[in-house]
Amino acid sequence: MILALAVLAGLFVAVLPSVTDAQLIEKIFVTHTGGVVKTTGEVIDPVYVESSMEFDPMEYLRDFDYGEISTLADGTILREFTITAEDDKIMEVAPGVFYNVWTFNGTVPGPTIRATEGDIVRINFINNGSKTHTMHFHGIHPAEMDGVFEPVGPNGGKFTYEFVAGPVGVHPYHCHVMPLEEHIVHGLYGVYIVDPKESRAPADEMVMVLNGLDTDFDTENNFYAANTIPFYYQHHPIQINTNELIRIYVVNMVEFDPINNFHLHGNLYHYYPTGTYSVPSFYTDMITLSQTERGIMEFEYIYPGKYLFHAHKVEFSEKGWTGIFLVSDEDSAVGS
Ligand SMILES: [Cu+2]
Repeated sequence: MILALAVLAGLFVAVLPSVTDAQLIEKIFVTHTGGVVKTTGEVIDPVYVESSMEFDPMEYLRDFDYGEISTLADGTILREFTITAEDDKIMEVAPGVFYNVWTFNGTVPGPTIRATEGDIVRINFINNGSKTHTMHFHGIHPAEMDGVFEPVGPNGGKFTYEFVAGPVGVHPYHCHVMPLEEHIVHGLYGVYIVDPKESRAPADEMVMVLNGLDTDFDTENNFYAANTIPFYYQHHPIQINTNELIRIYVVNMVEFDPINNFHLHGNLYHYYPTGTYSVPSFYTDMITLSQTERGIMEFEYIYPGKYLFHAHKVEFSEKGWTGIFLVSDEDSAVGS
């Protein structure tokens, strides 16, 4: 009897599809334009098709682009970046929902550009899109480097932006071509960090761009996220350690909605608006941000476990802007 039960249990386990198997089952969709696309139906690990783009929110989270570094005759550090804009990529943003993303260097958000105050930042910008685009950096720079009155034409147009990195803080960059909402909401934005000369305290650093996706073009967002893919960090929790300083560069790029916010569970954080001052303005578990408002959050967890972070604008969190920190005890993390 026991043997029979064991055999039955074995059979039962054998026929149950694992999560991995489920993710490997491809489904075929025909789009309204007649295109044939494949999806696993699991947006957090989509199957990409030709002309689609690949984006890994976990890789993006801690990926900083410091540029090609050289030293000028006077000792100044020059950081050179090549940024290419495109507007023909397709991305699966929710199961079966394919969206035309406009990208800087092939992703939404674009690369996180990072320099130290006083460095020279040189951006070799190439517009391989079908529309006019620019790069407009927040921060301090000459008028002709503002990316507003210097349109860069499609199909290979070029422009070189050059300016001294400053002020210290976290700033957005984005295309500044009209209609601006359209160029931003399709994805032409990213983060620009200016580090102080005397560097910040060592930390586990990450970037979170709060964004929205208007997939039916009615000037309202259908999905919300931290780093583009709805619910990504809920399905793939961000692993951190107790008693380790966590620093998040957070930037709100949500269009159409006047506010967004960031609530952290089981903890409070020091918040530096725009990251421009070295003394935090708030110690809180909740900040509210308007378009392009941004700042730096710093915190440590004392207790291990699973903690949510999300928009306390519940509509946003229920449409994707939610995630989890999986906090491990620092002792158990050693050597792992
Ligand atoms: Cu544009």
